[in-house]
Amino acid sequence: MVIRLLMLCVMLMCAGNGVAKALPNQDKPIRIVTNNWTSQIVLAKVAGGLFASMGYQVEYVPTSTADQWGALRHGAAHVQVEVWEGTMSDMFSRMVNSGGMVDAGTHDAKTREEWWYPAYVEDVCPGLPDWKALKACAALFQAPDMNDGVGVYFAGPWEKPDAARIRALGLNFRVNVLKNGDDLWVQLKAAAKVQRPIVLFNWTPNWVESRFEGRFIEFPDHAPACETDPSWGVSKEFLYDCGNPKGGWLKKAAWSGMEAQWQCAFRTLKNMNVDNIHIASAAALVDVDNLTHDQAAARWLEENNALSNSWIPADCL
Ligand code: TMO
Repeated sequence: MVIRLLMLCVMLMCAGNGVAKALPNQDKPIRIVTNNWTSQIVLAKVAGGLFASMGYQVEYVPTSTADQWGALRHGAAHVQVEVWEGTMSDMFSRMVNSGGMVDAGTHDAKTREEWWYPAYVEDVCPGLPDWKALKACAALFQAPDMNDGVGVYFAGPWEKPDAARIRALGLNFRVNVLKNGDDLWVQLKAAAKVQRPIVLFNWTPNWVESRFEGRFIEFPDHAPACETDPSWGVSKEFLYDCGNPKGGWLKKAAWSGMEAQWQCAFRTLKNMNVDNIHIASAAALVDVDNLTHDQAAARWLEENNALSNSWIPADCL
Protein backbone atom coordinates (compact mmCIF):
# COMPACT_ATOMS: atom_id res chain seq x y z
CA MET A 1 0.00 0.00 0.00
CA VAL A 2 2.74 2.42 0.97
CA ILE A 3 4.68 1.50 -2.14
CA ARG A 4 1.61 2.04 -4.30
CA LEU A 5 1.07 5.45 -2.75
CA LEU A 6 4.71 6.31 -3.34
CA MET A 7 4.47 5.23 -6.96
CA LEU A 8 1.33 7.30 -7.40
CA CYS A 9 3.18 10.17 -5.86
CA VAL A 10 6.07 9.82 -8.32
CA MET A 11 3.62 9.65 -11.22
CA LEU A 12 1.90 12.80 -10.04
CA MET A 13 5.27 14.47 -9.52
CA CYS A 14 4.63 15.06 -5.81
CA ALA A 15 7.44 17.41 -4.94
CA GLY A 16 8.13 16.13 -1.46
CA ASN A 17 4.70 17.07 -0.27
CA GLY A 18 3.57 13.56 0.52
CA VAL A 19 0.24 12.46 -0.79
CA ALA A 20 -1.87 15.17 -2.37
CA LYS A 21 -4.87 16.32 -0.37
CA ALA A 22 -8.35 15.71 -1.75
CA LEU A 23 -9.58 18.90 -3.42
CA PRO A 24 -12.95 19.65 -5.04
CA ASN A 25 -13.46 18.58 -8.66
CA GLN A 26 -10.18 16.71 -8.89
CA ASP A 27 -11.82 14.32 -11.34
CA LYS A 28 -12.69 17.07 -13.84
CA PRO A 29 -9.70 17.78 -16.07
CA ILE A 30 -8.20 21.25 -16.06
CA ARG A 31 -7.60 22.07 -19.71
CA ILE A 32 -4.46 24.10 -20.39
CA VAL A 33 -3.89 25.93 -23.67
CA THR A 34 -0.70 25.17 -25.57
CA ASN A 35 0.22 27.64 -28.35
CA ASN A 36 2.95 27.45 -30.95
CA TRP A 37 6.12 28.76 -29.41
CA THR A 38 8.41 26.89 -27.09
CA SER A 39 8.40 28.71 -23.77
CA GLN A 40 4.61 28.82 -23.73
CA ILE A 41 4.31 25.07 -24.29
CA VAL A 42 6.94 24.27 -21.65
CA LEU A 43 5.39 26.60 -19.07
CA ALA A 44 1.92 25.23 -19.84
CA LYS A 45 3.33 21.82 -18.90
CA VAL A 46 5.02 23.26 -15.84
CA ALA A 47 1.63 24.52 -14.65
CA GLY A 48 0.11 21.16 -15.59
CA GLY A 49 2.81 19.31 -13.64
CA LEU A 50 2.07 21.40 -10.57
CA PHE A 51 -1.69 20.89 -10.86
CA ALA A 52 -1.08 17.14 -11.26
CA SER A 53 1.09 17.14 -8.15
CA MET A 54 -1.89 18.61 -6.30
CA GLY A 55 -4.02 15.70 -7.46
CA TYR A 56 -5.82 17.37 -10.36
CA GLN A 57 -6.46 15.84 -13.77
CA VAL A 58 -4.82 17.86 -16.53
CA GLU A 59 -5.33 17.97 -20.29
CA TYR A 60 -3.53 20.09 -22.89
CA VAL A 61 -5.44 21.85 -25.64
CA PRO A 62 -3.29 22.87 -28.63
CA THR A 63 -4.90 26.13 -29.75
CA SER A 64 -3.75 29.05 -31.86
CA THR A 65 -3.55 32.43 -30.16
CA ALA A 66 -6.47 33.53 -32.36
CA ASP A 67 -8.72 30.62 -31.35
CA GLN A 68 -7.80 30.49 -27.66
CA TRP A 69 -10.10 33.35 -26.65
CA GLY A 70 -13.27 31.56 -27.69
CA ALA A 71 -12.04 28.37 -26.00
CA LEU A 72 -11.31 30.20 -22.74
CA ARG A 73 -14.57 32.08 -22.86
CA HIS A 74 -16.68 28.96 -23.27
CA GLY A 75 -14.74 26.84 -20.81
CA ALA A 76 -13.41 24.52 -23.53
CA ALA A 77 -10.02 25.58 -22.14
CA HIS A 78 -9.31 26.95 -18.69
CA VAL A 79 -5.75 28.19 -18.42
CA GLN A 80 -3.30 30.20 -20.54
CA VAL A 81 0.09 30.87 -18.94
CA GLU A 82 1.68 33.31 -21.44
CA VAL A 83 -0.38 36.21 -22.76
CA TRP A 84 2.05 38.66 -24.43
CA GLU A 85 1.21 42.33 -24.55
CA GLY A 86 2.76 42.95 -27.96
CA THR A 87 0.60 40.41 -29.81
CA MET A 88 -2.41 39.85 -27.56
CA SER A 89 -3.31 42.90 -25.48
CA ASP A 90 -6.34 43.95 -27.55
CA MET A 91 -8.08 40.60 -27.39
CA PHE A 92 -7.08 40.06 -23.78
CA SER A 93 -8.68 43.32 -22.62
CA ARG A 94 -11.75 42.71 -24.72
CA MET A 95 -12.24 39.24 -23.21
CA VAL A 96 -11.65 40.35 -19.63
CA ASN A 97 -13.94 43.37 -20.03
CA SER A 98 -16.74 41.23 -21.43
CA GLY A 99 -16.46 38.88 -18.43
CA GLY A 100 -15.63 35.74 -20.38
CA MET A 101 -12.15 35.43 -19.01
CA VAL A 102 -10.26 36.61 -15.95
CA ASP A 103 -6.86 38.24 -15.59
CA ALA A 104 -4.91 35.73 -13.45
CA GLY A 105 -2.03 38.11 -12.79
CA THR A 106 1.18 39.40 -14.31
CA HIS A 107 4.57 37.69 -14.43
CA ASP A 108 7.72 39.63 -13.48
CA ALA A 109 9.08 39.05 -17.01
CA LYS A 110 9.27 42.12 -19.25
CA THR A 111 8.67 41.37 -22.90
CA ARG A 112 9.28 42.77 -26.34
CA GLU A 113 8.11 41.43 -29.70
CA GLU A 114 9.54 43.23 -32.69
CA TRP A 115 11.35 43.18 -36.03
CA TRP A 116 14.86 41.87 -35.33
CA TYR A 117 18.08 41.26 -37.28
CA PRO A 118 21.36 39.45 -36.60
CA ALA A 119 24.26 41.82 -35.82
CA TYR A 120 26.18 41.26 -39.11
CA VAL A 121 23.41 43.13 -40.96
CA GLU A 122 24.71 46.38 -39.45
CA ASP A 123 27.89 46.07 -41.53
CA VAL A 124 25.92 46.46 -44.75
CA CYS A 125 23.06 48.65 -43.54
CA PRO A 126 24.51 51.56 -41.59
CA GLY A 127 22.11 53.45 -39.37
CA LEU A 128 20.46 50.36 -37.88
CA PRO A 129 18.78 49.77 -35.51
CA ASP A 130 16.93 52.99 -36.41
CA TRP A 131 13.98 52.06 -38.67
CA LYS A 132 14.85 54.81 -41.19
CA ALA A 133 17.90 52.78 -42.17
CA LEU A 134 15.49 50.21 -43.62
CA LYS A 135 14.34 52.80 -46.18
CA ALA A 136 17.77 52.94 -47.78
CA CYS A 137 18.50 49.22 -47.33
CA ALA A 138 15.26 47.55 -48.43
CA ALA A 139 16.86 45.91 -51.47
CA LEU A 140 19.39 44.10 -49.27
CA PHE A 141 16.48 42.11 -47.85
CA GLN A 142 14.88 41.12 -51.17
CA ALA A 143 14.07 37.46 -51.67
CA PRO A 144 17.07 35.57 -53.13
CA ASP A 145 14.99 34.47 -56.12
CA MET A 146 13.56 37.94 -56.81
CA ASN A 147 15.14 41.04 -58.19
CA ASP A 148 12.44 43.54 -57.37
CA GLY A 149 14.29 45.52 -54.72
CA VAL A 150 11.44 44.90 -52.28
CA GLY A 151 12.63 43.81 -48.85
CA VAL A 152 11.09 40.76 -47.20
CA TYR A 153 10.11 40.76 -43.55
CA PHE A 154 9.53 37.28 -42.10
CA ALA A 155 6.62 37.20 -39.69
CA GLY A 156 5.35 34.35 -37.51
CA PRO A 157 1.78 33.03 -37.33
CA TRP A 158 0.65 35.64 -34.81
CA GLU A 159 -1.53 38.65 -35.51
CA LYS A 160 0.61 41.75 -35.98
CA PRO A 161 -0.07 45.02 -37.82
CA ASP A 162 3.06 44.63 -39.98
CA ALA A 163 1.46 45.47 -43.32
CA ALA A 164 -0.13 48.57 -41.77
CA ARG A 165 3.22 49.60 -40.25
CA ILE A 166 5.00 49.14 -43.58
CA ARG A 167 2.41 51.35 -45.26
CA ALA A 168 2.34 53.99 -42.54
CA LEU A 169 6.12 54.30 -42.46
CA GLY A 170 6.54 54.16 -46.24
CA LEU A 171 8.84 51.13 -46.20
CA ASN A 172 9.53 49.22 -49.41
CA PHE A 173 8.92 45.83 -47.77
CA ARG A 174 6.48 42.99 -47.99
CA VAL A 175 5.54 40.49 -45.29
CA ASN A 176 6.19 36.79 -45.63
CA VAL A 177 3.99 35.16 -42.98
CA LEU A 178 5.43 31.77 -42.02
CA LYS A 179 3.01 28.99 -41.08
CA ASN A 180 4.99 27.70 -38.12
CA GLY A 181 6.79 29.80 -35.58
CA ASP A 182 9.79 27.47 -35.78
CA ASP A 183 10.20 28.36 -39.47
CA LEU A 184 11.54 31.72 -38.30
CA TRP A 185 14.60 29.95 -36.95
CA VAL A 186 15.01 27.92 -40.13
CA GLN A 187 15.14 31.21 -42.06
CA LEU A 188 17.46 32.81 -39.51
CA LYS A 189 19.92 29.91 -39.51
CA ALA A 190 19.98 29.67 -43.32
CA ALA A 191 20.64 33.41 -43.68
CA ALA A 192 23.22 33.54 -40.88
CA LYS A 193 25.18 30.66 -42.41
CA VAL A 194 26.00 32.79 -45.47
CA GLN A 195 25.70 36.16 -43.67
CA ARG A 196 22.74 37.14 -45.86
CA PRO A 197 20.80 40.15 -44.52
CA ILE A 198 17.54 39.14 -42.90
CA VAL A 199 14.93 40.88 -40.80
CA LEU A 200 12.39 38.77 -38.97
CA PHE A 201 9.98 38.66 -36.06
CA ASN A 202 11.61 37.79 -32.76
CA TRP A 203 10.92 38.40 -29.13
CA THR A 204 12.51 38.49 -25.72
CA PRO A 205 12.78 36.52 -23.53
CA ASN A 206 13.61 33.78 -26.00
CA TRP A 207 16.42 31.29 -26.61
CA VAL A 208 17.67 33.27 -29.64
CA GLU A 209 19.48 35.82 -27.50
CA SER A 210 21.61 33.05 -25.99
CA ARG A 211 22.89 31.98 -29.45
CA PHE A 212 22.73 34.99 -31.80
CA GLU A 213 23.95 38.51 -31.42
CA GLY A 214 21.36 40.84 -32.84
CA ARG A 215 19.06 43.77 -32.24
CA PHE A 216 15.46 44.87 -32.52
CA ILE A 217 14.57 47.58 -35.04
CA GLU A 218 13.83 50.84 -33.23
CA PHE A 219 10.57 52.08 -34.69
CA PRO A 220 8.96 55.21 -33.23
CA ASP A 221 8.00 54.41 -29.62
CA HIS A 222 4.63 52.80 -29.18
CA ALA A 223 1.75 54.83 -27.77
CA PRO A 224 -1.93 53.90 -27.57
CA ALA A 225 -2.85 56.82 -29.87
CA CYS A 226 -0.65 55.30 -32.58
CA GLU A 227 -3.32 52.60 -32.97
CA THR A 228 -6.36 54.88 -32.82
CA ASP A 229 -5.45 58.34 -34.12
CA PRO A 230 -4.16 58.57 -37.71
CA SER A 231 -2.81 62.09 -37.14
CA TRP A 232 -0.51 60.82 -34.38
CA GLY A 233 3.15 60.28 -35.33
CA VAL A 234 5.16 60.55 -38.54
CA SER A 235 2.24 59.61 -40.78
CA LYS A 236 -0.69 62.01 -40.58
CA GLU A 237 -2.81 59.64 -42.63
CA PHE A 238 -2.26 56.12 -41.31
CA LEU A 239 -2.37 54.20 -38.03
CA TYR A 240 0.50 52.00 -36.81
CA ASP A 241 3.38 54.37 -37.55
CA CYS A 242 5.08 53.05 -34.40
CA GLY A 243 6.73 49.91 -33.05
CA ASN A 244 5.37 47.37 -30.60
CA PRO A 245 5.51 48.07 -26.85
CA LYS A 246 8.88 47.75 -25.14
CA GLY A 247 8.95 46.44 -21.59
CA GLY A 248 5.61 44.82 -22.33
CA TRP A 249 3.70 42.77 -19.80
CA LEU A 250 3.24 39.01 -19.71
CA LYS A 251 0.05 37.78 -18.13
CA LYS A 252 -1.86 34.65 -17.24
CA ALA A 253 -5.50 34.18 -18.16
CA ALA A 254 -8.19 31.82 -16.88
CA TRP A 255 -11.70 30.74 -17.76
CA SER A 256 -14.06 32.80 -15.57
CA GLY A 257 -15.43 29.65 -13.91
CA MET A 258 -12.04 28.34 -12.84
CA GLU A 259 -11.94 29.84 -9.36
CA ALA A 260 -15.28 28.32 -8.37
CA GLN A 261 -14.44 24.93 -9.85
CA TRP A 262 -10.79 24.47 -8.88
CA GLN A 263 -9.98 27.07 -6.28
CA CYS A 264 -6.56 25.72 -5.33
CA ALA A 265 -5.45 25.42 -8.94
CA PHE A 266 -6.68 28.94 -9.65
CA ARG A 267 -4.77 30.35 -6.69
CA THR A 268 -1.66 28.45 -7.81
CA LEU A 269 -2.02 29.94 -11.28
CA LYS A 270 -2.36 33.42 -9.77
CA ASN A 271 0.82 32.87 -7.75
CA MET A 272 2.73 31.53 -10.74
CA ASN A 273 5.35 34.13 -11.59
CA VAL A 274 8.36 33.80 -13.88
CA ASP A 275 11.04 36.27 -14.92
CA ASN A 276 12.98 36.68 -18.17
CA ILE A 277 15.63 34.11 -17.26
CA HIS A 278 12.99 31.50 -16.40
CA ILE A 279 11.31 31.96 -19.79
CA ALA A 280 14.54 31.99 -21.79
CA SER A 281 15.76 28.84 -20.04
CA ALA A 282 12.43 27.06 -20.66
CA ALA A 283 12.81 27.79 -24.39
CA ALA A 284 16.52 26.89 -24.51
CA LEU A 285 15.91 23.43 -22.99
CA VAL A 286 14.04 22.57 -26.19
CA ASP A 287 15.43 24.83 -28.90
CA VAL A 288 19.08 24.57 -27.89
CA ASP A 289 19.32 21.38 -25.80
CA ASN A 290 16.81 19.43 -27.91
CA LEU A 291 14.68 18.07 -25.05
CA THR A 292 11.01 17.36 -25.78
CA HIS A 293 8.47 19.77 -24.29
CA ASP A 294 7.59 17.21 -21.60
CA GLN A 295 11.22 16.57 -20.72
CA ALA A 296 11.88 20.30 -20.63
CA ALA A 297 8.94 20.91 -18.28
CA ALA A 298 10.11 18.13 -15.94
CA ARG A 299 13.67 19.51 -16.00
CA TRP A 300 12.44 23.05 -15.45
CA LEU A 301 10.36 21.94 -12.44
CA GLU A 302 13.43 20.15 -11.05
CA GLU A 303 15.65 23.18 -11.51
CA ASN A 304 13.02 25.54 -10.06
CA ASN A 305 11.57 23.22 -7.47
CA ALA A 306 11.46 25.59 -4.51
CA LEU A 307 10.07 28.44 -6.59
CA SER A 308 7.35 26.41 -8.27
CA ASN A 309 6.24 24.73 -5.03
CA SER A 310 6.01 28.14 -3.39
CA TRP A 311 3.16 28.96 -5.81
CA ILE A 312 0.95 26.26 -4.25
CA PRO A 313 -0.98 27.80 -1.32
CA ALA A 314 -0.14 26.10 1.97
CA ASP A 315 -3.77 25.23 2.71
CA CYS A 316 -4.00 23.37 -0.61
CA LEU A 317 -1.33 20.84 0.33
C1 TMO B 1 3.74 35.52 -28.76
N1 TMO B 1 5.15 35.48 -29.20
C2 TMO B 1 6.04 35.31 -28.02
C3 TMO B 1 5.38 34.40 -30.17
O1 TMO B 1 5.41 36.66 -29.79
